[in-house]
Amino acid sequence: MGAFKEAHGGVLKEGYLGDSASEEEKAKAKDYKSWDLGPRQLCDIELILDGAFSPLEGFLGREDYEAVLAEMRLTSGLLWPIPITLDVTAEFADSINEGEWIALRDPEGVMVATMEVADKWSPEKAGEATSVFGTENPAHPGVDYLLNQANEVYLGGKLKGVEPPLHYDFRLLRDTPAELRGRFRKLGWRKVVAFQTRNPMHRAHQELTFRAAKEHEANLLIQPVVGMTRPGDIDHYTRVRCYERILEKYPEQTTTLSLLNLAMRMAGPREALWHAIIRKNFGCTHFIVGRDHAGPGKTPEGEPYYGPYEAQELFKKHEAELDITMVPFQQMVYVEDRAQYLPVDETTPDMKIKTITGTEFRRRLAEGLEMPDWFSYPEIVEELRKMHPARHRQGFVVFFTGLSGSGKSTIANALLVKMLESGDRRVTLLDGDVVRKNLSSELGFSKEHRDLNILRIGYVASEISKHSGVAICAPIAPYTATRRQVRALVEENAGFIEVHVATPLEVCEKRDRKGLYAKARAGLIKGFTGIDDPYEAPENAEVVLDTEALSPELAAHRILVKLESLGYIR
Ligand code: PPS
Repeated sequence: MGAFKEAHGGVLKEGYLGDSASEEEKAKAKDYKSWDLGPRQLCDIELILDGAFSPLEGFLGREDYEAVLAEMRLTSGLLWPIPITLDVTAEFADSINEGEWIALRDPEGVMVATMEVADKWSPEKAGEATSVFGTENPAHPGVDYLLNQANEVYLGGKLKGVEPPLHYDFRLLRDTPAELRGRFRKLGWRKVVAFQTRNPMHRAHQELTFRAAKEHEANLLIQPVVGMTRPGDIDHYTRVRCYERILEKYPEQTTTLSLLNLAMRMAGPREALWHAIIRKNFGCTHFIVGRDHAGPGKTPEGEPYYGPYEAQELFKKHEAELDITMVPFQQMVYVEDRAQYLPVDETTPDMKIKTITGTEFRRRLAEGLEMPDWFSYPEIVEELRKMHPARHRQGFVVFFTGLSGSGKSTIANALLVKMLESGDRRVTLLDGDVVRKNLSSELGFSKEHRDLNILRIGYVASEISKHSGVAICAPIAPYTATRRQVRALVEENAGFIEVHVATPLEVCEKRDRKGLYAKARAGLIKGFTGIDDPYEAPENAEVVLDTEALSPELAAHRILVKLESLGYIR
C-alpha cells in the first residue's frame, strides 16, 4: 500500500509535463521521425504528461502491457487496470528501431513529446479485448476501437514533454492534477468526493452528489470527461454549459467543476478502478461509483456487458490498496409522495416511484416533448434543446449500399425528387458515379481506394447532416467495417439510415446495364464487386429493399415511411 500511495501521490510531478525535454533535446528532436497522434492518443499523452496517469511515465512497454492484461498490474506490482498503448501503423513501426527516439506531434504538427522507443510489438487484439472488456463483441465501443480503428503495432517507451496539447475551449475549467491539488490546498479542502460523468447532470445526479458529500462531510468535485466518451453521447460543449448551470444549484463554496480530457474506454469495472486512480492523482479522497459505472449499456442482443454493481464489487476488492474511498451508490429514483430523490435500496414497495431512463429522455428530446420539473432544471433542458433539436429539425443521412446495378442510383434519385417536392428539407445527393467524378477522381477499386472513397463520402455527408441538411449517398460501399465507421461519424451529430438495396447478384448481372459484369466475367475488369471482390451484406440496415419486387417509386416511398416513423420527416 505504501508503494502505491507514493507512486500515485508522492511521485506526482508538481509542474506540467513530467520529465521535460531540454532545449538541446528539443532542437535535436526536429530530426526525429514523427508520429501524428490521433485523438485518443492525444488525450492519453496529455494525462501521462500532466501526472493524471501517474505512475505511468510513458506508453506501456510490452511486459507492463502483458501484466496489465493478465493481472491489472504494472510489473512494479502497482495496480493499473487499463493498457495505455501507442498504436502505430506497421509501416511506421518498420521505419524505426528499438532504442530510437521519435517525435510525437498533434494534428497541427506541434511536437507534444519525444519518446525513446523501448519496445515494439504486434498485440493479440482479441486477447486484449477479452482481458480488458470481458468480451470480443465488436458492438462494444472499446472493442470496436481496438479491433477496427487502432493500428496494428504498439510502441512502448518513456516520454519527455515538449509542448502541452492546446485547448481553446473552457480553458479556465481545465486543471492539471498539480493545479487542482493546489486549489484544494488553498481552499482548505481536506476531503474531496469526486464525481465522474459523461452525461448531462439532472436532479438525480445532483441529489446523489450532494448526499455523497454530506455523508462524508466532504467537498465535491464534479469532474466530467470531455476527451472521448461513448460515440453518440451529447457533445461536451453542450454538457459543460449544463454543468455550469447545475453548479449554481449547489451551496456556495462547497463544490467545484473541473474538466478531464480523458479518452474513456467504457470498460466498466476495470475502468472504475482507473477512474479512481486518476482522481486520487487529482487529490481526491473519495470517488462515487454508481450503477453500471463506465459501462456501454447492452449488446445489440439486449444483454448487459457488465452487471449493474460489478464495478463496485471490483473496487471493493482493491479499495484498501487504492487509497481512495469508494462512495457506492444505488440508482437514484424520484419518490413522488415525498417529492424527493432516494437511492432505490432505501425505498419501500408502498412508495410511488418515478424514473426517466436515458433512452426515454433522449426520445422526449428528439420528439420535442415536455420535460417534467422533478427530472431536470428548465435551464438545463433549454441548453440541451439548443444543440439537440427535435428529430424533424435534425439532419440525417440516407446511406444506400448494394451491388453495381442493384438500383441504388435510381431509388436515390426518386427519393431526392420526392423530398425536394415536399420542400421541407435541403437535400444533397452523393451518387456513386458523381462522387467518383468530383471527389474521388484519382481513385480506383482496390480495397484501400474503395475505403477512401466511402470515408470521403461519409465525411461530406456528416458535415451536411451536422448542419441540419440531408445527404443521400449511393455508393456500393461493399465493406462492413467502413460502413460502420461512416455510421459512427454521422451519428455523432445526426441520424443515419442505412438502406440495403438487396437485389441478388444474378439479377444485377442479368440486367448488366453498363456491360461491366460481362467484362468482369471475361476477366477484362479485375476486382469487380460480387464477381472477384466481396460484397459484405449489412446485417442491421434500417431498410432492406428487393428491387425485383418493388418499383423505384415504391422503394423510395418505403424509405420515406421509415423516415417518418423515425421522426426525421413529418
Ligand atoms: S465503391 O466500392 O463503393 O467505392 O464503388 P462506387 O464508388 O459506388 O463505384 C461503383 C461504380 O463504379 C463502376 N465500377 C466498379 N464497381 C465495382 N467494382 C469494380 N471493380 C468497378 N469498376 C468500375 C460501376 O459502374 C459502379 O457503378 P454502379 O452505379 O454501382 O453500377
